[in-house]
Amino acid sequence: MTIPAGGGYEQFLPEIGPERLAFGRWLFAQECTFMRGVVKMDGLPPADRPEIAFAGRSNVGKSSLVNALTGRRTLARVSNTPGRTRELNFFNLADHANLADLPGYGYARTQRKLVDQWTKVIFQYLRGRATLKRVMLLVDARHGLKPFDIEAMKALDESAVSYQIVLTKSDKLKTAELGAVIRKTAETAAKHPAAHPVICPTSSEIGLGIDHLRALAADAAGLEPDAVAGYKPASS
Ligand SMILES: Nc1nc2c(ncn2[C@@H]2O[C@H](COP(=O)(O)OP(=O)(O)OP(=O)(O)O)[C@@H](O)[C@H]2O)c(=O)[nH]1
Ligand SMILES: [Mg+2]
Repeated sequence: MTIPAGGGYEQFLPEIGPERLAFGRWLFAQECTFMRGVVKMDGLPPADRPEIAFAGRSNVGKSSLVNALTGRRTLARVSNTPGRTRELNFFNLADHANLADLPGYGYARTQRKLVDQWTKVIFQYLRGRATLKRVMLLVDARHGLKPFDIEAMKALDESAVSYQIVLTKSDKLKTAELGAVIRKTAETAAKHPAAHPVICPTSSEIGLGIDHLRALAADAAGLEPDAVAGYKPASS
C-alpha cells in the first residue's frame, strides 16, 4: 500500500511527530484477534481496557479501515453490500486496547424495525461504555457530512462521548476536492462540543493516513510509548 507520488494528499494529514507515528505503527503491528460479535448489550466483552470504536454510515469503509490499520486483509469482513456488518465486532489489540467495528447506521433496506433495533443497540453501546475512549466517526470524503452523520454527532455531543471525524475513500477525490471537504468538515466539527478538531483523511485503498490514524488511536486510548510493555523507541 503506497501513496502514488505527486498525489499531494499528504499535505492534509494531521501533524504528528515521527515518534508518535512509529509508536502507532508498532502498536498496530502487534497481534490483533477477533474477540466476539455482539447484537445485544449484555453480550459485550468485559470493559477492562481502553476501546476505540469505528462508526459511520453503512458502506463508508469501517471494516476496510480496521483491516488497513491492523495490516490484515480479512480481520473484519468487507463487502459491497451495504449493511454487511450486523454485529458490534470486537478485536483485541495485544491486550493494550480493543477495537470495535460497528454496524453502519442509516441503512434502511431491511425492515424499518430491524434498522431501529440496530441503531438502538449502537447508541446504547456508544453512550454506556465506560472504557470507550474515542469514536472514530467515518465519513465518505466524496459526500462529506450528511444528515445522519450530524444526528450521530449530536447524540455523541449530548452523551459527551469524544469523537473524531475520519474521512474515508480519499483516493476517489482530486487533491483540491479533498482539501475543500476537509475545511468544510472542520468548520462543522468546530461547532460540536465533543468533536475533536482534527480531521484525518484516509484511504484504505492506497494507505493514506493509516499511520496517522494509528497514532491518533493510540493517543486517544491513552497509550504512551514509554508506558507500554514491550515497546522500545528506535532512539533508545
Ligand atoms: N476506493 C476505495 N474504496 C473503499 C475504501 N474503503 C472501503 N472501500 C470499499 O467500500 C465498500 C464498503 O467497505 P466496508 O469496509 O465493508 O464498509 P463498512 O462501513 O464496514 O460497511 P457496513 O459494515 O456494511 O456498514 C467496499 O466495497 C470496499 O472495498 C477506500 O479507501 N477506497
Ligand atoms: Mg463493516
